[in-house]
Amino acid sequence: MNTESKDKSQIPPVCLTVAGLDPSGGAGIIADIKTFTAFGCFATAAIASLTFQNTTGVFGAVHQTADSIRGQVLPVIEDYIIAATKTGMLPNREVIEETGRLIKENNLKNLVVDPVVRSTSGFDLIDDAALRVLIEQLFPLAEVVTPNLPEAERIARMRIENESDIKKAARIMRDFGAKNVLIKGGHLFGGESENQNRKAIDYLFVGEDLQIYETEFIETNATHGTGCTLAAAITANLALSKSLAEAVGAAKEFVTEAIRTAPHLGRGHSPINLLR
Ligand code: PXL
Repeated sequence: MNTESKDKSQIPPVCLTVAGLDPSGGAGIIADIKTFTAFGCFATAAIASLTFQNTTGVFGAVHQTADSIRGQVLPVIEDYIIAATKTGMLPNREVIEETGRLIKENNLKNLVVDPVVRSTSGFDLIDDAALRVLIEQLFPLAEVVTPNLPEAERIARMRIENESDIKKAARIMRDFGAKNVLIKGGHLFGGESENQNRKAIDYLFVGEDLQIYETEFIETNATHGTGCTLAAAITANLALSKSLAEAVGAAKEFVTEAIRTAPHLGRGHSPINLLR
């Protein structure tokens, strides 16, 4: 049980996600809504792309337009006070630019930008030109950006093979305007031999300072939606007025537990368990 939200008369902080809809419930908006809710926040969501997928792959998508993004987001932010916002899969230039405009015009704070590039199953969710627009328009507005290693490599346009590369990539992202950067290193140390004590290591650059988060590496294919969930959990904790370092710690703990207790649904990469 989530003891923090026991008092049901309290007004919860409102979180907003602008992201893709994964109808199989593992990633994207559904993962965000479950995660916001698990932390006692009130979830609101705008669909940036309606994807067709299940645990085995992504089969297509219908992307939204600038008008659709504005149409979904504006009534919500005019009516509620938004405590924190997350962006996930933003598929093209017009959706990215409109999302950026809405964030700027309405001075939305505590923005977590998850620069989603590929699905767990290897499907490209954004093209290179759009990724450059996302970097230009959204990085400077973000409290933190949360790339995994393949995303960090594509954003910084470099190979990342060790900790020194991670620091270089983070510096490049800060030069692109990101105030703080969380690089999720799970992919770097995940490929080593079985008898080594594998760790899932994440690197948080807060300004010039580096904070390292280490948890055990859980060998599993139940990883669908881990990136979305981590970013959403950071968003929820920022909405709850935690510091960024605390928010990342709480988010990492939540994701590790969600992987450990995953329901193993479907024939591919199972969703994780987002109940607390
Ligand atoms: O995990 C990246 C991601 C984000 N958003 C949506 C997705 C995926 C991966 O499949 O479908 C909508």
